[in-house]
Amino acid sequence: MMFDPKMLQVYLVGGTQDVHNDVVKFLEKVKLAIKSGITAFQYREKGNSKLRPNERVDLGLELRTLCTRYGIPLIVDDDYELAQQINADGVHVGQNDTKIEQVSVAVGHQMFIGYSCNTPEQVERANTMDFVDYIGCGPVFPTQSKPDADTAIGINRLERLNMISERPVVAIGGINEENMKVVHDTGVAGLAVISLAFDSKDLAATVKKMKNLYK
Ligand code: TZP
Ligand code: MG
Repeated sequence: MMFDPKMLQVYLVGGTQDVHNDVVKFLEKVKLAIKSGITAFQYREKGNSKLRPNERVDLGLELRTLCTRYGIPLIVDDDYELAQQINADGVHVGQNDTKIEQVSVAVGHQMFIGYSCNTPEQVERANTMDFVDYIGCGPVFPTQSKPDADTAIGINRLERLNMISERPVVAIGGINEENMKVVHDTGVAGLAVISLAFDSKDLAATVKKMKNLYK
């Protein structure tokens, strides 16, 4: 699948650790989110994940089928070998993950590449990398979903990073129903969420609220 910045608008991120390690519940929620209109899904098995490598491949292949059926891109966090095994559309790399140059060489032009940046220097560097398709900026607000997250950057810094970036920006970290509009109004291409969706009592309604921002 070709990269399109519109894919970033309602970007769901998650793995089984975000649903109390319950694989069945995780798949149910991802499926409901996809049916409700998310524009991209990132499979991110991290932190407290209990899944072994072969289980990640099995679950990843189910996610592959789901994303293909509904026409949205499947992106894998960090693990480009898993991304290759499940034929993902993209791979997302953090500053502390596998070196992005190495990921780029490994995946070639087969997949699109996202890169996490939260300082002007990191964004300037990403601007020089032709193989970076979009950048992820955050955490915008404090988050419970990433124990090793950097300090929150806040709205003003997000706006500044988005201005500097020559690639579309997806904002992530602590985005909720109260602050999603102010995040959107910075001009970013999209919003990425974990807990807002996975902890929602009405996932379909939550996804619709996010979609409405980009109407
Ligand atoms: N990267 C920066 S913040 C974050 C990641 C993966 C976690 C976002 O989770 P939440 O629950 O939407 O704050
Ligand atoms: Mg990462």
